[in-house]
Amino acid sequence: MIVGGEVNNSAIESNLFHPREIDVAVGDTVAFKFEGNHNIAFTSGQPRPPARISEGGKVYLNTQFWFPSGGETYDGTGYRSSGPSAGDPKFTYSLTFTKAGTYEYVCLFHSRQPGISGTVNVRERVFNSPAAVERRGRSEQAATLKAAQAAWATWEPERQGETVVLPLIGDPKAGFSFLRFSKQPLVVTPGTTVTWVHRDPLRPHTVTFLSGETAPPAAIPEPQPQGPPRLVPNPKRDLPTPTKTHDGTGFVHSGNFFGPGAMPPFPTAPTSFSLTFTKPGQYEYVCLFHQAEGMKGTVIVR
Ligand SMILES: [Cu+2]
Repeated sequence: MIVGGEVNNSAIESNLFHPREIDVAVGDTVAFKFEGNHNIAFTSGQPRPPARISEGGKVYLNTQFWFPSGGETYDGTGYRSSGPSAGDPKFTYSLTFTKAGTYEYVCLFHSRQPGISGTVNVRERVFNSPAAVERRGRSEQAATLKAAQAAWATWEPERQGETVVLPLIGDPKAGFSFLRFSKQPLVVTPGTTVTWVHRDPLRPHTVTFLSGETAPPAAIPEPQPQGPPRLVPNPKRDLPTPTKTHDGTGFVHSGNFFGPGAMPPFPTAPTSFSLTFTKPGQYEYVCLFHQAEGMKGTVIVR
Protein backbone atom coordinates (compact mmCIF):
# COMPACT_ATOMS: atom_id res chain seq x y z
CA MET A 1 0.00 0.00 0.00
CA ILE A 2 1.29 3.47 -0.86
CA VAL A 3 0.26 6.33 1.40
CA GLY A 4 0.18 9.68 -0.40
CA GLY A 5 2.66 10.64 -3.08
CA GLU A 6 4.34 13.76 -4.38
CA VAL A 7 5.63 15.31 -7.57
CA ASN A 8 7.34 18.55 -8.74
CA ASN A 9 9.74 18.65 -5.74
CA SER A 10 6.86 18.12 -3.29
CA ALA A 11 4.91 21.07 -4.73
CA ILE A 12 2.00 18.73 -5.36
CA GLU A 13 0.96 16.07 -2.90
CA SER A 14 -1.60 13.29 -2.89
CA ASN A 15 -3.57 12.87 0.31
CA LEU A 16 -4.97 9.51 -0.74
CA PHE A 17 -4.20 5.86 -0.16
CA HIS A 18 -3.09 4.02 -3.28
CA PRO A 19 -4.92 1.81 -4.00
CA ARG A 20 -7.97 3.05 -2.15
CA GLU A 21 -9.29 -0.41 -1.47
CA ILE A 22 -7.50 -3.75 -1.16
CA ASP A 23 -8.47 -7.34 -0.52
CA VAL A 24 -6.29 -9.42 1.76
CA ALA A 25 -6.65 -12.84 3.39
CA VAL A 26 -7.03 -13.49 7.11
CA GLY A 27 -3.51 -13.57 8.55
CA ASP A 28 -2.03 -11.32 5.85
CA THR A 29 0.17 -8.38 6.79
CA VAL A 30 -0.32 -5.08 5.00
CA ALA A 31 2.79 -2.91 4.69
CA PHE A 32 2.02 0.79 4.25
CA LYS A 33 4.82 2.72 2.53
CA PHE A 34 4.67 6.44 3.21
CA GLU A 35 5.40 9.04 0.54
CA GLY A 36 5.04 12.46 2.14
CA ASN A 37 3.97 13.38 5.66
CA HIS A 38 0.94 11.31 6.66
CA ASN A 39 -0.26 8.75 9.14
CA ILE A 40 -2.59 5.76 9.19
CA ALA A 41 -5.25 5.24 11.85
CA PHE A 42 -7.85 2.50 12.29
CA THR A 43 -10.48 3.78 14.73
CA SER A 44 -12.90 0.80 14.62
CA GLY A 45 -15.91 3.08 14.12
CA GLN A 46 -15.00 5.38 17.01
CA PRO A 47 -14.47 9.13 16.50
CA ARG A 48 -10.92 9.97 15.45
CA PRO A 49 -8.80 11.33 18.30
CA PRO A 50 -8.43 15.13 18.39
CA ALA A 51 -5.00 16.69 17.83
CA ARG A 52 -5.16 18.39 21.24
CA ILE A 53 -6.76 17.63 24.58
CA SER A 54 -7.51 19.72 27.67
CA GLU A 55 -6.49 18.48 31.07
CA GLY A 56 -6.66 20.40 34.32
CA GLY A 57 -7.32 23.64 32.43
CA LYS A 58 -4.26 23.17 30.20
CA VAL A 59 -4.03 22.19 26.55
CA TYR A 60 -1.63 19.46 25.43
CA LEU A 61 -0.89 17.66 22.20
CA ASN A 62 -2.84 14.40 22.27
CA THR A 63 -0.39 11.47 22.31
CA GLN A 64 -3.01 9.25 20.61
CA PHE A 65 -2.91 11.58 17.64
CA TRP A 66 0.84 12.31 17.48
CA PHE A 67 2.44 8.98 18.44
CA PRO A 68 2.12 5.34 17.34
CA SER A 69 -0.58 3.45 19.19
CA GLY A 70 -1.79 -0.16 19.45
CA GLY A 71 -0.18 -3.47 18.58
CA GLU A 72 0.91 -5.16 15.37
CA THR A 73 -2.35 -7.05 14.77
CA TYR A 74 -5.90 -5.88 14.14
CA ASP A 75 -9.21 -7.73 14.48
CA GLY A 76 -11.52 -4.79 13.81
CA THR A 77 -11.57 -3.52 17.40
CA GLY A 78 -9.58 -0.90 19.26
CA TYR A 79 -7.34 1.85 17.98
CA ARG A 80 -4.26 1.39 15.82
CA SER A 81 -2.11 4.23 14.58
CA SER A 82 1.21 4.45 12.77
CA GLY A 83 2.02 7.87 14.19
CA PRO A 84 3.25 10.59 11.82
CA SER A 85 5.74 9.64 9.12
CA ALA A 86 7.21 13.16 9.48
CA GLY A 87 8.34 13.06 5.86
CA ASP A 88 10.75 10.16 6.50
CA PRO A 89 11.10 8.52 3.07
CA LYS A 90 11.81 5.13 4.67
CA PHE A 91 8.82 5.22 7.04
CA THR A 92 6.65 2.11 6.86
CA TYR A 93 3.88 0.71 9.02
CA SER A 94 2.70 -2.89 9.08
CA LEU A 95 -0.46 -4.40 10.45
CA THR A 96 -1.55 -8.05 10.42
CA PHE A 97 -5.27 -8.65 9.94
CA THR A 98 -6.56 -11.54 12.04
CA LYS A 99 -10.31 -11.48 11.39
CA ALA A 100 -12.48 -11.30 8.26
CA GLY A 101 -14.27 -7.99 7.81
CA THR A 102 -14.27 -4.61 6.08
CA TYR A 103 -12.04 -2.07 7.78
CA GLU A 104 -11.80 1.62 7.01
CA TYR A 105 -8.81 3.75 7.90
CA VAL A 106 -7.84 7.41 7.60
CA CYS A 107 -4.89 9.75 7.76
CA LEU A 108 -5.53 11.84 10.87
CA PHE A 109 -3.88 14.83 9.20
CA HIS A 110 -5.40 14.85 5.73
CA SER A 111 -8.55 12.73 5.66
CA ARG A 112 -10.93 15.27 7.10
CA GLN A 113 -13.13 15.14 4.04
CA PRO A 114 -15.66 12.33 3.77
CA GLY A 115 -14.51 9.90 1.09
CA ILE A 116 -10.80 10.35 1.79
CA SER A 117 -10.25 7.05 3.51
CA GLY A 118 -8.85 3.64 2.68
CA THR A 119 -10.50 0.25 2.95
CA VAL A 120 -9.00 -3.14 3.74
CA ASN A 121 -11.33 -6.06 2.96
CA VAL A 122 -10.13 -9.07 4.92
CA ARG A 123 -11.47 -12.27 3.39
CA GLU A 124 -11.03 -15.98 4.07
CA ARG A 125 -8.91 -16.21 0.96
CA VAL A 126 -7.72 -14.00 -1.89
CA PHE A 127 -5.68 -14.61 -5.02
CA ASN A 128 -4.04 -11.29 -5.81
CA SER A 129 -0.30 -10.82 -5.36
CA PRO A 130 1.35 -7.97 -3.42
CA ALA A 131 3.00 -6.88 -6.67
CA ALA A 132 -0.40 -6.53 -8.34
CA VAL A 133 -1.64 -4.39 -5.43
CA GLU A 134 1.38 -2.11 -5.70
CA ARG A 135 0.95 -1.79 -9.49
CA ARG A 136 -2.68 -0.76 -9.02
CA GLY A 137 -1.57 1.68 -6.31
CA ARG A 138 1.06 3.27 -8.58
CA SER A 139 -1.46 3.68 -11.36
CA GLU A 140 -4.07 5.31 -9.04
CA GLN A 141 -1.36 7.55 -7.60
CA ALA A 142 -0.18 8.61 -11.07
CA ALA A 143 -3.76 9.53 -12.05
CA THR A 144 -4.21 11.63 -8.88
CA LEU A 145 -0.92 13.48 -9.38
CA LYS A 146 -1.62 14.04 -13.09
CA ALA A 147 -5.00 15.62 -12.28
CA ALA A 148 -3.25 17.77 -9.66
CA GLN A 149 -0.62 18.97 -12.15
CA ALA A 150 -3.37 19.94 -14.60
CA ALA A 151 -5.14 21.93 -11.87
CA TRP A 152 -1.89 23.67 -10.78
CA ALA A 153 -1.27 24.70 -14.41
CA THR A 154 -4.34 26.95 -14.20
CA TRP A 155 -3.42 28.54 -10.86
CA GLU A 156 -3.10 32.33 -10.91
CA PRO A 157 -3.04 35.14 -8.35
CA GLU A 158 -6.27 37.14 -8.18
CA ARG A 159 -6.34 40.92 -8.25
CA GLN A 160 -9.04 42.86 -6.38
CA GLY A 161 -8.29 46.57 -6.72
CA GLU A 162 -5.20 47.35 -4.60
CA THR A 163 -5.18 43.82 -3.18
CA VAL A 164 -3.48 40.76 -4.63
CA VAL A 165 -5.01 37.49 -3.46
CA LEU A 166 -2.88 34.35 -3.34
CA PRO A 167 -5.22 31.40 -2.95
CA LEU A 168 -3.81 28.33 -1.16
CA ILE A 169 -5.56 25.51 -2.86
CA GLY A 170 -6.04 21.81 -3.23
CA ASP A 171 -8.91 19.60 -4.27
CA PRO A 172 -10.52 17.80 -1.35
CA LYS A 173 -12.64 15.64 -3.66
CA ALA A 174 -9.74 14.56 -5.86
CA GLY A 175 -7.48 14.28 -2.80
CA PHE A 176 -4.54 16.52 -3.63
CA SER A 177 -2.96 19.67 -2.19
CA PHE A 178 -0.50 22.27 -3.44
CA LEU A 179 2.40 23.11 -1.17
CA ARG A 180 3.33 26.36 -2.91
CA PHE A 181 2.30 29.98 -2.42
CA SER A 182 2.75 30.93 -6.05
CA LYS A 183 4.55 29.82 -9.19
CA GLN A 184 7.02 32.69 -9.14
CA PRO A 185 7.90 35.66 -6.90
CA LEU A 186 5.01 38.06 -6.60
CA VAL A 187 5.90 41.54 -7.84
CA VAL A 188 3.81 44.43 -6.46
CA THR A 189 4.01 48.21 -6.10
CA PRO A 190 4.53 49.93 -2.71
CA GLY A 191 1.24 50.16 -0.78
CA THR A 192 -0.15 46.91 -2.18
CA THR A 193 -1.95 44.57 0.20
CA VAL A 194 -1.34 40.86 -0.29
CA THR A 195 -3.98 38.48 1.07
CA TRP A 196 -3.30 34.78 1.42
CA VAL A 197 -6.65 32.97 1.42
CA HIS A 198 -6.75 29.38 2.54
CA ARG A 199 -9.16 27.32 0.43
CA ASP A 200 -7.85 23.80 1.03
CA PRO A 201 -9.50 21.93 3.92
CA LEU A 202 -6.90 19.18 3.79
CA ARG A 203 -3.76 21.00 4.90
CA PRO A 204 -2.90 23.70 7.42
CA HIS A 205 -0.38 26.35 6.38
CA THR A 206 1.29 29.45 7.76
CA VAL A 207 2.55 32.62 6.10
CA THR A 208 5.64 33.50 8.11
CA PHE A 209 8.17 36.26 7.56
CA LEU A 210 10.97 35.18 9.89
CA SER A 211 13.13 38.27 9.14
CA GLY A 212 16.19 36.36 10.37
CA GLU A 213 14.57 34.75 13.44
CA THR A 214 14.61 30.99 13.89
CA ALA A 215 11.27 29.28 13.27
CA PRO A 216 9.26 28.85 16.48
CA PRO A 217 8.62 25.18 17.33
CA ALA A 218 5.03 23.89 17.05
CA ALA A 219 5.06 22.62 20.64
CA ILE A 220 7.05 23.12 23.83
CA PRO A 221 7.96 20.17 26.07
CA GLU A 222 6.68 20.43 29.63
CA PRO A 223 8.58 18.17 32.05
CA GLN A 224 6.42 15.88 34.20
CA PRO A 225 7.13 14.60 37.72
CA GLN A 226 7.04 11.11 36.21
CA GLY A 227 7.32 9.78 32.68
CA PRO A 228 8.15 11.62 29.46
CA PRO A 229 7.49 15.35 29.04
CA ARG A 230 4.12 16.45 27.68
CA LEU A 231 3.88 18.75 24.69
CA VAL A 232 2.15 22.11 24.96
CA PRO A 233 1.11 23.92 21.74
CA ASN A 234 3.23 27.04 21.20
CA PRO A 235 1.00 30.17 21.19
CA LYS A 236 3.62 31.97 19.09
CA ARG A 237 2.91 29.40 16.40
CA ASP A 238 -0.89 29.27 16.72
CA LEU A 239 -1.80 32.94 16.69
CA PRO A 240 -1.32 35.70 14.12
CA THR A 241 0.94 38.65 14.92
CA PRO A 242 -1.10 41.89 15.05
CA THR A 243 1.06 43.43 12.32
CA LYS A 244 -0.83 44.86 9.34
CA THR A 245 2.14 46.14 7.36
CA HIS A 246 5.53 44.68 6.58
CA ASP A 247 8.77 46.53 5.83
CA GLY A 248 11.15 43.57 6.18
CA THR A 249 11.68 43.79 9.94
CA GLY A 250 10.36 41.60 12.75
CA PHE A 251 8.60 38.27 13.03
CA VAL A 252 5.37 38.50 11.05
CA HIS A 253 3.13 35.45 11.12
CA SER A 254 -0.37 34.42 10.04
CA GLY A 255 -0.78 31.86 12.82
CA ASN A 256 -1.62 28.28 11.93
CA PHE A 257 -4.39 28.76 9.44
CA PHE A 258 -6.88 26.36 7.93
CA GLY A 259 -9.19 26.12 4.95
CA PRO A 260 -12.99 26.10 5.13
CA GLY A 261 -14.27 22.69 6.22
CA ALA A 262 -11.08 21.84 8.11
CA MET A 263 -11.19 20.95 11.78
CA PRO A 264 -8.72 23.38 13.37
CA PRO A 265 -7.48 22.29 16.80
CA PHE A 266 -8.34 25.69 18.28
CA PRO A 267 -11.53 27.68 17.60
CA THR A 268 -9.97 31.04 16.70
CA ALA A 269 -7.80 29.71 13.86
CA PRO A 270 -7.78 32.24 10.99
CA THR A 271 -8.55 31.34 7.36
CA SER A 272 -6.74 34.24 5.69
CA PHE A 273 -3.91 36.70 6.32
CA SER A 274 -3.27 40.16 4.87
CA LEU A 275 -0.22 42.37 4.84
CA THR A 276 0.42 45.72 3.22
CA PHE A 277 3.91 46.20 1.83
CA THR A 278 5.11 49.73 2.38
CA LYS A 279 8.73 49.76 1.30
CA PRO A 280 10.52 48.64 -1.87
CA GLY A 281 12.52 45.47 -1.32
CA GLN A 282 12.47 41.71 -1.54
CA TYR A 283 10.70 39.82 1.24
CA GLU A 284 11.02 36.07 1.80
CA TYR A 285 8.49 34.00 3.73
CA VAL A 286 7.82 30.37 4.52
CA CYS A 287 5.08 27.98 5.57
CA LEU A 288 6.24 26.57 8.91
CA PHE A 289 4.40 23.29 8.21
CA HIS A 290 5.85 22.74 4.76
CA GLN A 291 9.27 24.36 4.75
CA ALA A 292 10.91 20.96 4.18
CA GLU A 293 8.70 20.50 1.10
CA GLY A 294 9.94 23.81 -0.26
CA MET A 295 6.88 25.90 0.60
CA LYS A 296 8.54 29.31 0.46
CA GLY A 297 7.50 32.53 -1.17
CA THR A 298 8.89 35.89 -2.20
CA VAL A 299 7.20 39.27 -2.45
CA ILE A 300 9.13 41.84 -4.47
CA VAL A 301 8.02 45.44 -3.92
CA ARG A 302 9.15 47.96 -6.53
CU1 LIG B 1 2.02 24.84 4.01
